[in-house]
Amino acid sequence: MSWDQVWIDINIATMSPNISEPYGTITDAALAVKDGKIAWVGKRSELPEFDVFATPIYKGKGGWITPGLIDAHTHLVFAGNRANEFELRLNGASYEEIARSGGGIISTVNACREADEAELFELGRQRLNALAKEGVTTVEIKSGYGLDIDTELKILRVARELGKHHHVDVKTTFLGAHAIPPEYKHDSDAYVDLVINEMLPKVIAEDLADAVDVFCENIAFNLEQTERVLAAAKAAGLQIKLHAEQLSNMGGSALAAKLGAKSVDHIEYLDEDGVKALSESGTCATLLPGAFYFLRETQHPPIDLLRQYKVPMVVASDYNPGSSPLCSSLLMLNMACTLLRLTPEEALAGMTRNAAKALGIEDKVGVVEVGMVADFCMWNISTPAELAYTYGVASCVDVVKNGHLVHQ
Ligand code: DI6
Ligand code: FE
Repeated sequence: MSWDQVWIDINIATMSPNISEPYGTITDAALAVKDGKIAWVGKRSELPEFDVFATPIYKGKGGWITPGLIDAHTHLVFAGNRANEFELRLNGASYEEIARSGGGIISTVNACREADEAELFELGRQRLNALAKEGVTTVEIKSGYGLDIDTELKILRVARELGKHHHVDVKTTFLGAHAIPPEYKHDSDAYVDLVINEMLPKVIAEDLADAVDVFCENIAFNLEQTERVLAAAKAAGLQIKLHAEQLSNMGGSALAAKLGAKSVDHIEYLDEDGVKALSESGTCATLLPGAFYFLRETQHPPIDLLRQYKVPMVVASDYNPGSSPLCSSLLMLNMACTLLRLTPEEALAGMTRNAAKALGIEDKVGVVEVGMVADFCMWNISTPAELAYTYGVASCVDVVKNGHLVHQ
């Protein structure tokens, strides 16, 4: 056998559904990489003979390998922050006072409109580094803090550039319909027209987005507006997904499922009919425990129903300055368990196998199996449950991306 690298003294949480052990576990394992792909995986005792003098051999000291983590929902390209607003609120200011003092989503929009691409790129790079250090190898980044043509395109260009200059793969999502900009306060339909007729064609012409998303909510876009945007995106051949059922049950998830969405995200207020719709269309349910925590939500997403109808559950950070200023994927594994009551295995599947499905890349990444891209992490842990159980002690010791050792 001729391989580019071989890993031994490891256990593997493959997350493969084809292995019936919890986490798709192979203990006392070995793994071989060739041409950026996983070429062999199995019991160490069954590892075929190979040229031990010509092949780099990495020893995992009995630690665990998992698929590279995938954060399938972030807004990590933005300028400014909302710490002042956080502080004002904790000092007793009302929502209205904060809005009047320039707070809320529009303050981030203003900061993004003012920032140039280099500034946004540097901010994005630092955040991507933070995620990468924790074992993230693929991330989705949304626009949505521009709300005008130039700024939406600027954010997406920066996201694309980050993907070119960082080892982490970046999938981009056009979220022009994130909020109604002040200029269209009294005519949201006209803003939706702008999104569909002016922004979307430019996004497509520059190949800036892999998917299109909408915030379907009574404080944002209604069902009819959501359908118009998603249908236009779908007709253009882009993937679709939706911020749905975060603050109320609008029926957005069922609509998105009907249109073939890859995922619906947040879904605290999703009901059984909505869950059934997801199950029928194969749409993933993305849970965002960071936003649930930071907004101090009390309405829990319908985890038991999602289990019952076998809807793939995804866990993501939703990293953004307003509702989830928590730039950590590992913290989300913990919160998915403590706050939303996922099992550690479900949480890890939500950041590997199911996250890949939500991004439409499940044929390439998300599990450790022969033929998949060699994106994986080496962890200094004694059981995979530790990834969700504890937080703050750096335990990601190595990251392999496309077969290359990139870290630490
Ligand atoms: N849902 C959220 O929680 C964030 N966006 C969304 O669609 C909030 C965004 C912000 O406040 O900046
Ligand atoms: Fe979000």
